[in-house]
Amino acid sequence: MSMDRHNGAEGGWLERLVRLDTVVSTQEEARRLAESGAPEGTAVMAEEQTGGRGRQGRRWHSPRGQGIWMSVVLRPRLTAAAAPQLTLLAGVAVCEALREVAGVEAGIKWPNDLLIGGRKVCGILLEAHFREGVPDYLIAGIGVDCLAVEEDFPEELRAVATSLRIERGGVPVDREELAAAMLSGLEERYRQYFAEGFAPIAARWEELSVTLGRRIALAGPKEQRTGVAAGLDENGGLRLVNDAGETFTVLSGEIEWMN
Ligand code: BTX
Repeated sequence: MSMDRHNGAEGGWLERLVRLDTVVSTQEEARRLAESGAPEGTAVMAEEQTGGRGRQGRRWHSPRGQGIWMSVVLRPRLTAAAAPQLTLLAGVAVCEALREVAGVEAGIKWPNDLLIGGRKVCGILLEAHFREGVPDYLIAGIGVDCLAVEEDFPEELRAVATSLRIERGGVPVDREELAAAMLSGLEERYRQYFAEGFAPIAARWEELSVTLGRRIALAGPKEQRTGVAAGLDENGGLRLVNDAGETFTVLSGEIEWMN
């Protein structure tokens, strides 16, 4: 991937990358920048987060110097219904960067996890900020475990998380190179999305997916639904086929493997 492709006269996203040391969450730092008018593509990266967060109030373990903890300001003109597509877009761009720069077999678990050998190496969090009912800006948060060894993860994460270093047999990855490739890749896919629509992103997502073809369970408020993951619909929802052969779509939520 060309790293300087978008560093032309108008300035690429990489040129505007803001580096910080310790923050509570880069999501908050990016939000502050967005509120004060920062242009699309403004990204913030921190060495350490003391209050890194995942979805639904979960915590994201973000120790000093071990990962890429980054948030990017996006200002797309989109309906709220299309916003999940951007989560999938970010997954594609980051998955490609991990494969290219770190040489790992990363795959995407719908909607927002990047896994290697079934363990999470990256989490993606998209937060939309609304003004008068329409999305004003979005903050795409990306956390990649780069340099941790097994003992660096807290006990409860050891079985479910991994790092690029662990997956590369102890060989560290260059965080600078990876962060640059992630941001350039995101910018490239984002431009493609507005030029060509969601279809090419969805096709690439399906290629990189570790979800398709698997029988999965969805925990709903009342019942658990199960089905085999068949593909994405045009909004970025996951199409599942149940035992009766009926297709249904899920737009958000947690999925569990059944096989
Ligand atoms: P998630 O809610 O899908 O995943 C959170 C879950 O992932 C946790 O409950 C835990 O089981 C597991 N987990 C926590 N920390 C790690 C880790 N370092 N590696 C692997 N697994 C972990 C995923 O949410 C979205 C995470 C986004 C993180 C970025 S970092 C930059 C930005 N700032 C910020 O506060 N969040 C985002």
